[in-house]
Amino acid sequence: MTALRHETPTQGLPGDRSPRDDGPPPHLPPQPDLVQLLTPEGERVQHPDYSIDLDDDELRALYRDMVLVRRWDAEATALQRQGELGLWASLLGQEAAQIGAGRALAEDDMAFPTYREHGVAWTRGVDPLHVMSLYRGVDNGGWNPVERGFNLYTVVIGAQCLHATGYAMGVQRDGAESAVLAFLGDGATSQGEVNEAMIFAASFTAPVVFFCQNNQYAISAPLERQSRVPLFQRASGFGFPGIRVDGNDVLAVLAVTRAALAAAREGQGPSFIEAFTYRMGAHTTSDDPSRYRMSGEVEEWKLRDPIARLKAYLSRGRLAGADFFESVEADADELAARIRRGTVEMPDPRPSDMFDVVYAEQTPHLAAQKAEFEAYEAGFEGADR
Ligand SMILES: Cc1ncc(C[n+]2csc(CCOP(=O)(O)OP(=O)(O)O)c2C)c(N)n1
Ligand SMILES: [Mg+2]
Repeated sequence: MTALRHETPTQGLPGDRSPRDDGPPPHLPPQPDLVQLLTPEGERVQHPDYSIDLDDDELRALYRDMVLVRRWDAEATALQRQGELGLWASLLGQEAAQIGAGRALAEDDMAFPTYREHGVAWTRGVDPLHVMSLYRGVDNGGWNPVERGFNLYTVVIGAQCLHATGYAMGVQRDGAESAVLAFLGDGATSQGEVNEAMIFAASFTAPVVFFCQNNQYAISAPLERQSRVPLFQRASGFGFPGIRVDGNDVLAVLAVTRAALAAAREGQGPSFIEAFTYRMGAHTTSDDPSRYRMSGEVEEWKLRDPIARLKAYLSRGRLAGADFFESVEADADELAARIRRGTVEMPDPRPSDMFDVVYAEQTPHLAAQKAEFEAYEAGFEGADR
């Protein structure tokens, strides 16, 4: 296994830029601590602490995963624009972070997502239509969290970090050899729950890995508003290792997350991964990012596209040819068609169904509320249910 615990030298603040420095702009700071195994140009590079050895099929599978979830994301965004979804939170640009992290999980591991982890859902075998039903307002997400090793989406910022830590403490007490992966955003690091979760995780040496997708924004608030130090360096204050990985490099994310989860399973306790990436689209379909960021910034990040770099690597090394890329496109189109059809055909739920899904078993209090609500609904002229 590759080393996770090592000294991280301090570096400039993410937004630091001396007037004499002609270096990159603040949103693309120099990254001396960034773990990278695939450059933006698609060249394989080595890292002293992290390595990965994948066969050609595995590399092609990672590419396929990323293309398919990007296609799903595009279809969902279109469906929201056409009035078929209430909302959509796009993962565009974060495919490598999510596929790399998701594919690092072992079957018995448990993941706790936010509302944007469609790529991780995909790697856990969650049917995309179960995610679509949530965003259509049909249900709260139809998958079985225990069966999939993937909890329901959490919109309350940071709350899932406490759930994940508590779950990890349970895993520890059961003597099970599995790990927990808690997803969070850069903005969530400012949330009280996240900090409380990290203190508990450290104090109890819980087998939990905090996977932070630093996509540079919390809605319109840029990273500079969240932290005066690089996010991964915060981990040392809690007493566990922090590592920053190129979040647009699926190989590096997979290697780093695998190592962190293995360390957790071996009883070494928590760690924090900062996947340095970029949200290419809007925060959600309710957001207009042109109000708070320059298009030039988006253009610069396009050059670091996670899918393009793996495609370049596969093509250059003759690990995949035109046939393969065409078949992935065809699979993506088929998936998108299935998602579209399945979404628009979803039956509307009865409003009173909401009382049935609060707890696993109905309580007398909720049953009374349901009866009252049904009586109220029945009072409308022409009410047929
Ligand atoms: C407790 C809480 N406060 C505020 C919000 C509103 N809100 C929704 S998303 C968001 C920003 C989150 O940013 P980040 O953690 O960086 O995740 P990202 O959306 O970028 O993936 C906020 C403030 C919320 N959902 N929950
Ligand atoms: Mg963010």
